[in-house]
Amino acid sequence: MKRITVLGSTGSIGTQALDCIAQSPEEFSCVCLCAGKSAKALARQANRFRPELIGVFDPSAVTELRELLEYKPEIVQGESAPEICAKYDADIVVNGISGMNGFLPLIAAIETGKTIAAANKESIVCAHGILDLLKTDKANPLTARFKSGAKIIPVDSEQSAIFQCLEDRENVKSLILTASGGAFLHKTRAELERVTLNDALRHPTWSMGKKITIDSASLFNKGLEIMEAAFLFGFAADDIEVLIHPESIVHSAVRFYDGSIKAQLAVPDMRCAIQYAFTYPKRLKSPAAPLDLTLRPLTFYHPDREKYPAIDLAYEALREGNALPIVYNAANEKAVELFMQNKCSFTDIAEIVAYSMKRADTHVKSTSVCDIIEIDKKARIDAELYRQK
Ligand code: MN3
Repeated sequence: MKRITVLGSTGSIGTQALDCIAQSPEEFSCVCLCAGKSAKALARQANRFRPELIGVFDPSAVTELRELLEYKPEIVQGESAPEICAKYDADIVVNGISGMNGFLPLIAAIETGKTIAAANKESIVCAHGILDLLKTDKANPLTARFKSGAKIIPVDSEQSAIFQCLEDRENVKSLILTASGGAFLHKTRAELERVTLNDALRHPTWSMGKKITIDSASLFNKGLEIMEAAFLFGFAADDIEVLIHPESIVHSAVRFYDGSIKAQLAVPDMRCAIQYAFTYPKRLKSPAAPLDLTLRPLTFYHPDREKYPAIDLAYEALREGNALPIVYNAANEKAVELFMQNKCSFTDIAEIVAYSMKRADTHVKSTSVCDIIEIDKKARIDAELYRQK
C-alpha cells in the first residue's frame, strides 16, 4: 500500500489525483490532504478519504472545516502548512499547488526523501540550480535520485510522455513537446490585443485551473515546459522542439539519432499521467477512457513565434540559465495576476516578462532557497514597474 499526500487537493490536479486513489483502494491510501481555503470541498474530501493530517493554507477556513469534519484528524494551518504536509510520513507527494507556492513544498519533499508526483512546473523551473546540486547522477537525469532518496516523476502530461518514451536515453537526440495551442490558436496577433479574461479561460481540450489556462493561451505554459523538460531530462535548448498539436492526443515525443520518433498517445485526461506517477514502473487500469485512434486525424505544425513571444523568451532564459528561468516564471505569474485583475492586456503579459528579464541581474546565483526567493521577489517588483512606465 502506497501512502500518498496530495498538496493542492481541491484544485484540478488534486481532485484527479484523488480519483486515481479511489480507483485502486487496495494500492493507494491518502494520508494527508492540503488545500488553500476551500473548507467545504476539503471537508468533503477528508470525510471520504480519512487522511491522518490536513493542511490549510488560509487559517480563516479552519473553523468551518472543523465543523464539517466527521472525524478528528490532525490539522496544520498557515503559510507553512504545505511544507509541513510535504514532509509528513508518506511514500508519494503530489505537488498540485499552482505557481511559485509549490516551490518550498517541493524542496521539503526532496529533503525528506519522497517520490514527488510533480505537477507544479513553476517549482521545477525555479529550483533548477538546487536540483542539479542534489542529484546523485547528473549524467543520467532520468533515473537520477536525490541524495535523500527522493525522486521526481513528472505529472505534467508532456513531461510524463517524455518520461514514458525515454527508456534509451543515450539514443535520444532531441525532445518534441506538443502544445494544444490554447484558446487563441485561430486568432491573429492583432486580435490578441483585444481579448478578455473570459476569452483566455476557454481552453479547447483541457480543463484546468485559471493560471495554467491563461498560460496555455499565451504559450507561457509551453515556455515553462521547455525549461522543465531541460531541467528534468538534461537536454539543451537546441534539442527541444515545440509543435502545435490541437487534438492533444500525442502528449509529447522523443526523436532518436536515426531520425525515428517515439511518442506517447492518450486521451487528454490528466489522470493517465497522475496514475502513472503513482504506479511507475507498473501500469494499472486507469479512470481515464481508452484512446480510440480512429476518432479523428492528428495534425501538427510549428508555432507562430511572433504571435507567441513566450517561446523565444523561454529559450533565451534557458540558454542564459541561472536567474533568468526564475525571472521568466515570476514575471509571468505577476503579469497573469495583473491580467486577471484587468490591470494589463493579454499581449502585455509577454511585454512584462521581456521587460523583467532585461532588468534582471543574470549573474546572481540561484543555488539556494534564499537566492531563488530573492530573485523571484525582485522580478515581481520589476513586473509591477512595467505598468508605471
Ligand atoms: Mn502540460
